Amino acid sequence: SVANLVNRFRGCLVGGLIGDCLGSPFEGDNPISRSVLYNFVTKQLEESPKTVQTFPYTDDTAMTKSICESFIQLKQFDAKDMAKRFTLEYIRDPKRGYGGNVIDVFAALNHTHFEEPYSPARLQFNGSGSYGNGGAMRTNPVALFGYHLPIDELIELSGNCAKITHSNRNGYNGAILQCLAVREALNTIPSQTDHSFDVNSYLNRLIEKMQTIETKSYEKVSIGSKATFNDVSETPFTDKLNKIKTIFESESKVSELSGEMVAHILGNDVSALKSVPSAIYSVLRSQKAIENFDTTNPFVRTLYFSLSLGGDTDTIGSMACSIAGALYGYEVIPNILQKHCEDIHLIVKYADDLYNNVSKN
Ligand code: 8NA
Ligand code: MG
Ligand code: MG
Ligand code: MG
Repeated sequence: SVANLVNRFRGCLVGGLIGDCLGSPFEGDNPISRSVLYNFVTKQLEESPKTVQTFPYTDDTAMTKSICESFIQLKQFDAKDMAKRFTLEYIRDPKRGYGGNVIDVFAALNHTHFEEPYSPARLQFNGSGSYGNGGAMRTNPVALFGYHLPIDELIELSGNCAKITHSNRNGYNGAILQCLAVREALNTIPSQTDHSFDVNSYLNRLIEKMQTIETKSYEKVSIGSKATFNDVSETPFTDKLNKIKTIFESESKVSELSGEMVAHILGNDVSALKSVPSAIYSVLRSQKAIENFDTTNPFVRTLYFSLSLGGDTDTIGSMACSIAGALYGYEVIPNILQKHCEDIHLIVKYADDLYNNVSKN
C-alpha cells in the first residue's frame, strides 16, 4: 500500500542509518570491488543468518541524532543548543570518523561556550568555510521537523543547521539540496504496483529550486570578490542536476553507466558538491534493474548502487538511502537490514517523535 507519512518519516531516518552503517566498511575504496560489494550486500540480506553482525554508525548518524534530539526536546530551532549537542557528542564519543577539520569547530565552540554558534565555522579554511558534506549528511531530520514549513523557511532552516559547521556556500547549499531531495521524496507517491514515479518531474522540482537558491547565494557571496568566482559556475549544484536529467533522458544511457562511471561524472568524495548529486542519482537509478544484482526492491537497489560509487560510501549511502526511505516508505526496507545497524530502535523512535511533533501542528 502507499506508505503513509509516519512510515515515510521512519523510512527516511532508518534509511540514513542503514546507508551509514553498511556503507562505512567501504569508506575510501575507490573504486570499490564488484565482487566484494556483491558478496557483502548478499550476506546482509540473508534471511536466517547464524549470527547477525551489527555495524556501528559513524559521524553521519552521530550528528543526525543530535539534530533529532535538539528538535524533539526544544520543539524549535536553537543554533546554540544544536552546536552544543554536536560538540558534547563529539567529546563523549570522538572515534566516529569525523571529518579532518570539523573537529576544530567543535573545539572552538566549546572554548567560547557556544555563545556565537556560527562564528567558529566561518574561520575554517582561511575564512572560506568548509565545503565538506558534513552539513548535508545530517540534514534528514530537518526535512522531517520542517515538513509543514513553507519552502523558503525550510531552505533557511536547513542552511542554518549546516552553517554551524559549514559556512562555504557549497557546504550549506549541499545540505539544502539534500533536505529538498527528502522533502520532494516525502511528497512523491510512487506506484503501488511497481514503485515507479516520474523521475523527470522530481528532478525538475529540484532544479527549479536550486537555480534560485544558488543564484541568490552567489550574488551574496560574490559582492566585492567577483574575481574569485570568475572561473567557477554560479550554480554548480543546478549544473549537476541538469547533467543527471540529461542522463535520465536516455534509458540505455542509465543502464550503461556503472557506479564507477557515475562516480567519475558526478563525484564520490567528501565534498558536498561531489556527493549529494551522486546520492540523488542513486535513488533515481533504483527505478531500473541493477546489472548482476537481482532484486526488484527499490530500497535495496538504492543501497547497492550508492555503495557501488565507492569513495565516501557511508555518507553517499546514507544520503541516498534516506531519500529512498522517504520515497518508498519504511515497509519497503527489509527488516534484516535494520537488524545490522547500531541503535536502530532509537532511530525509529526519533522518527516517530518527529512525526508526532508535526502531526500535532
Ligand atoms: P570537514 O569540514 O572537515 O570537511 C571534510 C574535508 O573536506 C576536509 O577535511 C578537507 O579535506 C575538505 N575541505 C572542506 N572544505 C574545504 C575548503 N574550503 N578548502 C579545502 N578543503 C576543504 O568535515 P565534514 O563534516 O564536512 O566531513 C564529512 C565527511 O567526513 C563525511 O563523509 C564523514 O563520513 C567523514 N569522513 C571521514 C573520513 C575519515 O577519514 N575519518 C573519511 C571520509 C569521510
Ligand atoms: Mg561518516
Ligand atoms: Mg567514517
Ligand atoms: Mg563519509
